[in-house]
Amino acid sequence: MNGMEKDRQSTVIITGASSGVGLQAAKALAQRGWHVIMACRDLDKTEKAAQTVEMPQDSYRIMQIDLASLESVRQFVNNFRARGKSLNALVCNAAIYMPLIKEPLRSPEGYELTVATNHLGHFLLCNLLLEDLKKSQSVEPRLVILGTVTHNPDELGGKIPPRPNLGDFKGFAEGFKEPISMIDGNKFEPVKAYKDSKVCNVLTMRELHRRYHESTGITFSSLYPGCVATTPLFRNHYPLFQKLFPLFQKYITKGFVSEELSGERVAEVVADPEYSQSGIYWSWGNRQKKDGKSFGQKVSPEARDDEKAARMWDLSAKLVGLA
Ligand code: NDP
Ligand code: PMR
Repeated sequence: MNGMEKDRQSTVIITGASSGVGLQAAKALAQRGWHVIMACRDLDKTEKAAQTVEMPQDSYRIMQIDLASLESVRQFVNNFRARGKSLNALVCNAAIYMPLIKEPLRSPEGYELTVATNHLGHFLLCNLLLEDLKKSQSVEPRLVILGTVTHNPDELGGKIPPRPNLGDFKGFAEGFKEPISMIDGNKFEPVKAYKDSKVCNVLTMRELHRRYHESTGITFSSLYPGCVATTPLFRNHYPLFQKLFPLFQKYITKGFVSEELSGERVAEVVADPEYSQSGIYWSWGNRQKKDGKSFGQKVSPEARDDEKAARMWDLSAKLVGLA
């Protein structure tokens, strides 16, 4: 590839590209000729991961980010800008799931760690990088946030308790620091904290769309890539769960999707013309059929509540220091 072609190459930032869905999405986009910024907290691990999936050396750059730390998110954006590259797409993919902990862990700012990582860090990152996406030389930049079926109690996969519930955001309104650990201000429940964070991810996508799609031309979308039951997302679950969950999803619910296919789906939503509509939550259904087609799926009642979206936005902006 000569220098001219390289300048015209599209650039995507993917958070949490050191394993699972994010790593496979990085690989799939590199294969489509994109330049991939792998935004990760563990640089050595990410370098090894990129080599394991055989990404060509010049198809990616690894840059440090700790989504749990607002300081680190800001530093990442400065470091990215210092490189002077235009930005065509952002994929908010990093997440943690800590189902077995009894007491909340805390971010450097003192916020509950699951929501801080999965939602607040990405909320700040999206807001800061809007400028860069707007300036992008591509006709239609995209911002994609990973959602999941468990955010939605109207879906079979979302009916298992504890269900997400943001309530009236009492925990956010009161500052989200000790002794507060849940967005609704109630008692700490780690599985619910994950699901709440994913509702916030969908609300963020919808509110970004409402506020900025028309004025910026950016396409905002979310997706449920399928149940990717083999990823390290479940590393903090019981070993028996890690063993049985993929089999259960493969043979009982038929919701199972391989890491590779999930990465391919993310890459499609980032790059393919079929996914240019903004404000959509893409899904391939609960039961993964062969050659199944994607469709824009209705999100949960809470995630489609415009008042909640507005309140989530205002309170999150305050918590990350944007307001
Ligand atoms: P993984 O655990 O494999 O990947 C999560 C990634 O996030 C890792 O790269 C991890 O980095 C990174 N990460 C975690 N915390 C931080 C942090 N503080 N700063 C920077 N990076 C961080 O999980 P999956 O690939 O399964 O999940 C990816 C996304 O897909 C998530 O948003 C999840 O909600 C979504 N999803 C997953 C489904 C599934 O069934 N697995 C189903 C539906 C959606 P490190 O390697 O350093 O830990
Ligand atoms: Mg669930 C079609 C049915 C379906 C689907 C698509 C999922 C996805 N799950 C389904 C059904 C069931 N699950 C049923 C019937 C049960 C009871 C046996 C069940 C249980 C279960 C547990 C204990 N499922 C889980 C867990 C987890 O700890 C995971 C979780 O909730 O993480 C927040 C999980 C998941 N199920 C899914 C998906 C995609 C997950 C994982 C992660 C995520 O939502 O991002």
